[in-house]
Amino acid sequence: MNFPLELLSFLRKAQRVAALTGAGVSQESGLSTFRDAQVGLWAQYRPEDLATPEAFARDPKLVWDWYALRREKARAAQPNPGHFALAEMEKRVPDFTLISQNVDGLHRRAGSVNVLELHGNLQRVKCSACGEQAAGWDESGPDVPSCPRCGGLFRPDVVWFGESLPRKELEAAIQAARTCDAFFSIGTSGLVQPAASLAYAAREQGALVVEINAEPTPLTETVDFFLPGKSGEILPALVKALW
Ligand code: BV8
Ligand code: ZN
Repeated sequence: MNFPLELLSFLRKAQRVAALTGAGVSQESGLSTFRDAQVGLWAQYRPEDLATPEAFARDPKLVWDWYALRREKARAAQPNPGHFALAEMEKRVPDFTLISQNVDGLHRRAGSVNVLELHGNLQRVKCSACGEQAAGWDESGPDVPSCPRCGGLFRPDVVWFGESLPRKELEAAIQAARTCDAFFSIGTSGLVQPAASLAYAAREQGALVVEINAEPTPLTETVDFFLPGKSGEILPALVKALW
């Protein structure tokens, strides 16, 4: 796979790089994206209908079980070459920030260190009432486990639709988008806010914007370089071509 020389020479000189990732980056690890239809038991649900406080209030068991299944799948999944390439890029670039919408934890398992998890992490559980992080919980019981401190129902420590993002991570992500020399948007359909606005913030301040995605998105017509295809193939090839 070859890349435009202009892109390679710019990236070799770049001091500050930010990369936003979405579910597409974990697709080659076998984790389904939000665009993929839900399978089996979950076929009749849309993620947007399950990933909300209202869904949890209405049917906590249904939502808890969906996340328990996804937690298991994420735990069983392995980081793919795209995750490892991003961990390698972090080692090569003086100032690299990985901003992820993914809640599967695969970036850290691949060795990425400076990771901003904008939407939380499936492997963490917190109390839906007092917010206390759960040290452990009984996965085997028939009911949704509850908080030993206040009796509130446990929930996944992820950001649902309609909930605000963690302030520290969002501020750091905005700062990275506003100061980077180059911004990557990788494996994301760019539909969910405020994550989707980061690429535009980068472009506004003059960063070079690169999109790596299996298909065009609303961002594609605005970027400097669109590299169509699988991130698990393009990212390792790009890192190899650069260094
Ligand atoms: C907030 C955690 C308010 C949970 C997630 C109307 C207009 C604009 C905005 C809104 C609106 N109505 C509501 C909103 C706000 C809403 C929103 O953006 N809605 C969308 C649907 C319009 N946003 C929110 O609610 C956010 N909070 O705004 O709060 C507020 C403000 C102030 C004070 C209080 C409250 C919270 C959003 C976070 C929701 N949580 N995840 C969980 O995971 O269960 S979002 C979840 O969906 C993901 O984290 C991700 O962000 C999103 C899925 O998007 P992608 O990651 O892009 O995945 P997708 O499947 O869509 O695309 C994958 C892409 O990869 C595809 O393009 C595909 O072609 C490509 N691909 C596939 N395979 C590969 C590949 N590419 C490369 N290689 C491959 N192998
Ligand atoms: Zn509690």
